[in-house]
Amino acid sequence: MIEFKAFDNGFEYIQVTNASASAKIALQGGHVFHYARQGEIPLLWVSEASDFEYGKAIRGGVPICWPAFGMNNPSLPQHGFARYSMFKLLSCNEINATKTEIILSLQDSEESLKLWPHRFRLVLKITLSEVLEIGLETINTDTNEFTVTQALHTYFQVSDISTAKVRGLDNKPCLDALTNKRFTYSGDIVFAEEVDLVFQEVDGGIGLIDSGRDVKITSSGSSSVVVWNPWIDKCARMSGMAKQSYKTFVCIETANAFDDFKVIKPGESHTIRAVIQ
Ligand code: TA6
Repeated sequence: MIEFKAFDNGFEYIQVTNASASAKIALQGGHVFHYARQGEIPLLWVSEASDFEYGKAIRGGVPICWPAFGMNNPSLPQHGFARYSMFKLLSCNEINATKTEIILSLQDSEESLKLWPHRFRLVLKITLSEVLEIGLETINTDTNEFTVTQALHTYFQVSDISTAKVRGLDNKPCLDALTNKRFTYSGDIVFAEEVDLVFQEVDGGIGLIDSGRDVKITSSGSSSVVVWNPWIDKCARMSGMAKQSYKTFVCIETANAFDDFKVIKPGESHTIRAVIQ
């Protein structure tokens, strides 16, 4: 079942229910803010204090950071403008009883050209089954090449951050965004303080190990991954967060960040994809 809904303030979203899973996708930002397999607790975390208001980013789910990750492009807002932009629904297709596909798009506008002087078209394909699959294609409709950095900035629900582990980044080059230090990471990532790490040359699956549930993330079109938790102090200062929010989520972001930027020539495209199971 596919339903078109809105919060009392008119904030629109699509609700999908099939035999495998349920999901909610906001038109603003093409933002998946709920995904749960039938009979399971949600896989994605969304903040109890999140805004659902046009012009404000949802805190949680899968924000799309585009055409810049972080402050990679100082003339743009942090994480770009796609997450504040209204995507158009291109199609919604119930492939079978257990699989639904939603396709949305975004293209340049008068506002976007003032921020970022390039013509583009984004095609976002979200496939909902036992697996959550998100693919973002950037098509260069301009006459000049342009460079993007980006991320599917996924917030994963965890039962307790202090026992959660992220696996699969052992021996990978990494930048600590808090200290700007580059080093080779070793072992699993555990959480006992603020963590903001950008990994490069990532070519395998990532595992989130949380008591009671392991999650596997694979990707294509991406060789960088960001792992983030704000911990106590930063969480207390952030918009859309409750004081204890940091305890129940970790971000594992499928990205093209820092050295993994993408130059896209006129008429060409690049697709980044995350498969979460
Ligand atoms: O992806 C990690 C990060 O870049 C952190 O540095 C932190 O700022 C986080 O994103 C959230 O950013 P936001 O703009 O959504 O508050």
